[in-house]
Amino acid sequence: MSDHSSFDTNAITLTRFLLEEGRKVNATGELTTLLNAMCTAIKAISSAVRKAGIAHLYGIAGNINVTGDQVKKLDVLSNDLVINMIKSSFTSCVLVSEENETAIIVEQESRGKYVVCFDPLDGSSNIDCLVSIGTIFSIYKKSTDDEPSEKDALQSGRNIVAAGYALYGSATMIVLSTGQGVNCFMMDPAIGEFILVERGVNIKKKGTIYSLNEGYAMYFDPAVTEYLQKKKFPEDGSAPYGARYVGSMVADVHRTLVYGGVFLYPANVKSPKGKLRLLYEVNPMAFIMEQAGGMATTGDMNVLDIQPESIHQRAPVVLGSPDDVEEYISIYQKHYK
Ligand code: P6P
Repeated sequence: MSDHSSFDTNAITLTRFLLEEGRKVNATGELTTLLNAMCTAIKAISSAVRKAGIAHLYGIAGNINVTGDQVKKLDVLSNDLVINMIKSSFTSCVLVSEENETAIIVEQESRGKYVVCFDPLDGSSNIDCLVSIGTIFSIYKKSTDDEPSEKDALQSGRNIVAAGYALYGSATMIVLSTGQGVNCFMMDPAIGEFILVERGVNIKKKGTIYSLNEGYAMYFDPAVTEYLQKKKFPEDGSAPYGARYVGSMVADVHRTLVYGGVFLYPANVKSPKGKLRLLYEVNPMAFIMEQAGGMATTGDMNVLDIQPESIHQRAPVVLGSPDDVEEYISIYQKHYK
């Protein structure tokens, strides 16, 4: 008889957590079904990311695996997994993926009431050097009775029903909010389940780390330059901030959530709207930050208040600890209001 003493029989799996949360609000169970489908896709992506080197799944196009099969690149495989799992959950009608130019309209017989926007494998340019990457998603309810279309995805972040990310790092973690705070679930590979490890995450009011790509310093607008100067040479005699930048949004945002501080991908001369995509990168992370007591701004306005006009539009973002983001806003508005 093998020893089962290592498994905590009281462990709260993601599925159990969703069922309990759903019962509290007499939910239909459809959102739980959708989130479980996303969780299954994330488990499969995690498995593929972890074995990429051995199975030649690195980002090398046209590779073949040990059995001679044509191997999909990890980001294509991840996209197919998310699309197939969501479609077969019968919960959604419109999908927007970073990998697909147009919205995916679910076949009539498989439709549900949700709209899902996702980046199946964010940071995939880091795959070949084994830097942490992630999956990001946000979920809305279809808001009209019209025939499903791309327009159903053009909702402000205020309408988000649930959002989260998976981080494929030293461990695989799902960070999720359904609007009642932020909860973290760590993957236990021994049983292939996500276990609740942190309930009701709150970000520090003020941090000691700033995170952005300073390689663009010559293109920064003056407000960003002034803000960074204050982080590096504090005028109040406090210690300068540390600098951390992975270049993988999920890794940089997760560190900001856990340690506090500020992550910036602002507009610059080269990218007047910044680089990050509103629907499936900026909005879900902004929702998580606000649910954790943090903030997310463009400098002009709260990210979640932006009314999207196209599914792949970009948005500048500064997010993290409220005091750090407020300081950025005051400097930005001194320059531009
Ligand atoms: P840069 C990864 O390619 C990504 O989309 C985000 O994950 C990351 O935050 C950003 O781009 C990094 O961009 O311009 O600093 O290389």
